[in-house]
Amino acid sequence: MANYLVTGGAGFIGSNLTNFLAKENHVVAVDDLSMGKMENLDSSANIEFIKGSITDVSLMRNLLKEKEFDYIFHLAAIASVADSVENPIRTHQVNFDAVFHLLELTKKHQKMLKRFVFSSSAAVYGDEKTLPKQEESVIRPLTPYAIDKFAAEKFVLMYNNLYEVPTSVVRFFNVYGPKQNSSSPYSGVISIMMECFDKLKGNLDAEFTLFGDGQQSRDFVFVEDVIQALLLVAGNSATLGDVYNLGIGQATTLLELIRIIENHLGIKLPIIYKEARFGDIKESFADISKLQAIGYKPKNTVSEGMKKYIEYLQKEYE
Ligand code: UD2
Repeated sequence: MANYLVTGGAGFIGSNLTNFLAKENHVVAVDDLSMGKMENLDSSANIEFIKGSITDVSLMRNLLKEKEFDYIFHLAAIASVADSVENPIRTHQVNFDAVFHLLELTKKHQKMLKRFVFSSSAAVYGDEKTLPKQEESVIRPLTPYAIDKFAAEKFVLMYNNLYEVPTSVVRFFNVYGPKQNSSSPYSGVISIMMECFDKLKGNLDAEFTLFGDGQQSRDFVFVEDVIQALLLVAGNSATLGDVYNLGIGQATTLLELIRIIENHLGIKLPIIYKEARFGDIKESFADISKLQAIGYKPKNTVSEGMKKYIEYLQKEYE
């Protein structure tokens, strides 16, 4: 049994990771439940849940002083780009300052740590046009969210290079799957669509607002593949001090995505077209060859991942 710390452990990706790890390991999940939910976590004796914010330095100090972790996955963040634009100082405290503190605490107290994995975002590439995005592509962060992620990445890697804290960074592309919160207009587009389909199945009225012409594309990656990649990165000595794109390496347009889901469900999605969102990126997909070189094979095409996600939602509502 290894000891894991997952910050943001009750959130979308964090809870999927925590539940998976807890089958064979002990996991401390820290979450302030601002976006995450207790119900996301399995009831398992291997999960120790701590309700608290990563910005609470004394909470995090006590935790890192008292316990010895083999792995730390730092997933806690204010994930909404729009929130970061509205409230840059508050989001900076969570998305940057708290990471910095956690690195210092890790350096001081976690002498047995095998890996600290930081979750960054494809947002760091901004609107730079080169495709696919390579880890060495031009970085053009355009929002407080993206700047904080990039700055935090740099500190995370610097702690490996200068202080021998074993760290790695992954840049998530568009992750989807069970437990994704759909409550905000800035939630992932797939979770918003699924909520519409759910209403339609219940014979309620629902319309999906499509911003733009639907030809914008994204690299949609199923959360199971994200878990696979996180564990690969954490367990491989070649990934120390390095950064990895995490997608499936394929672009899917929104219209293609809608067609895939309509085919699985046999329901047509009513669409209202609106102006593209300000700053929306037209195309994005990842070059994943670096991750593939350490053994990553995304197991789910968008169609396969959507099929699993739909099956999960159907069971939930039964
Ligand atoms: C993703 C990340 C964001 C940031 C950004 C960097 C998610 C949820 N968001 O934003 O945090 O890292 O990448 O580039 O992973 N859309 C609609 N209708 C809706 C919602 C969305 O048409 O109700 C469109 C939206 O305008 C965009 C596409 O769907 O063109 C994908 O939107 P998204 O918010 O899921 O993801 P993205 O790539 O804009």
